[in-house]
Amino acid sequence: MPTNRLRPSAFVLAVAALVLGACTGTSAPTATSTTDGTDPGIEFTFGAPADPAEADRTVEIVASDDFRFDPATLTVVAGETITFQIVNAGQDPHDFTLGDQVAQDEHEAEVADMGGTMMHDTANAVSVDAGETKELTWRFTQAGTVLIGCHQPGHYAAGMTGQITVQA
Ligand SMILES: [Cu+2]
Repeated sequence: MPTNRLRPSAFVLAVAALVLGACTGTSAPTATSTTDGTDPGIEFTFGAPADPAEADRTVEIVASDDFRFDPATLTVVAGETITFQIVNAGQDPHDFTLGDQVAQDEHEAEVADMGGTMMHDTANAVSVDAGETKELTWRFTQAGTVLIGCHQPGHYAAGMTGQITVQA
């Protein structure tokens, strides 16, 4: 019967709508975000997203399929604004998430919850496809240690991390 055949596809559409809705709801709390993509509603203890025009310097970071960032360590001075140029030199997607240990753990858990789907770019994270280069500008405000991590499924656990030392 033709009418019965409509039911499964309607169900699939409903599920797809739920999945899309969940994706938008959990990882894009930026309905009121500004035109430059930053969200004034989210505060970070380790600094803030900044205007690329205000960057003191640009640092290139190469992400590769052997689960490494190069360089994996970096030293900046508190008050410095850095534009990170993330180059994906591999065949797999990688991402660059800036954050303290709590932020890294949260991001890792979020990806697991979403079944490993691609993250949306946020104020402190960008996803970079194979062969692509993306930029993220950040102003470091406090001395301490800030971590970088890739949260594509399995990458963080495989050691795709790095460390930024922020000097006073
Ligand atoms: Cu990766």
